Amino acid sequence: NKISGHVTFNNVTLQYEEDDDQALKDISFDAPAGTVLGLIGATGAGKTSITQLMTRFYEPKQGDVLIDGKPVSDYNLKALRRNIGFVSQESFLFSTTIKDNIAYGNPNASIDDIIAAAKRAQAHEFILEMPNGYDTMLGERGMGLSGGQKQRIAIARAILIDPSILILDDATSAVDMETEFKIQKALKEVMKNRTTFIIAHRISSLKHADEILVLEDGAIVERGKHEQLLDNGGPYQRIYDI
Ligand code: DUT
Ligand code: MG
Repeated sequence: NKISGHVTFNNVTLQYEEDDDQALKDISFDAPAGTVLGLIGATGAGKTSITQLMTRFYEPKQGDVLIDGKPVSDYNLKALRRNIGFVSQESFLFSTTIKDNIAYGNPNASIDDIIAAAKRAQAHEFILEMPNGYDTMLGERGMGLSGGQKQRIAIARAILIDPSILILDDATSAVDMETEFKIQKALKEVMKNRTTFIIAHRISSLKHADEILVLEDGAIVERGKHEQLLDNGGPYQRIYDI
């Protein structure tokens, strides 16, 4: 029984250590299955912390984290984590073949499945240009690939794992326009039918989010859709102007 990916936070607080300030303060939101939630805010604002409560890397101090209406603590941990995918430029790549990197987390995938996922992730073409195609060995941490290529390998992997919830840690690294276009296309493909959390450093990736949470020091200081937030002339607008 696959989860549908409806994520709810009710008045969640998080504190890493007894004497620390709260890393998250009274966070509430409701992301129905298949919607896109944007998280934006300065470094240390709490964006990653929110996603780590879903995977139960940490427990909230107060409040509830629910998936499909059920507390995450009631889920089998493995089943829960199988349903939550991560894509970032720092995604783990291993010194093995491209093929096995894409199938990581899904060792029974056939080569046809792997190629289909790579095509959807806009990775097929550059893979074919490599010395041994899908059998090309990658170096340590994906050495031999550009940041944009690593990202598309990570997207192909996520497509194959097929999680209900997807977390995108949008990296800031500069890529050329053609690569940017391909990455956008690949992201659109992987986001289809999944609840997606976009942790953004650039506002451009949030334009189509169903809701955006603007975080400051662990608290939500503003929320809404892109246009609405720009009209507000508040913190979001100030980030936009940078
Ligand atoms: N924090 C800890 N211990 C941890 C992780 C984070 O004390 O293991 C603190 C650092 C920060 C707050 O929690 O004050 C929120 O950190 P988080 O990593 O969630 O912030 P971010 O918004 O993801 O920052 P960045 O943009 O740098 O990734
Ligand atoms: Mg972070």
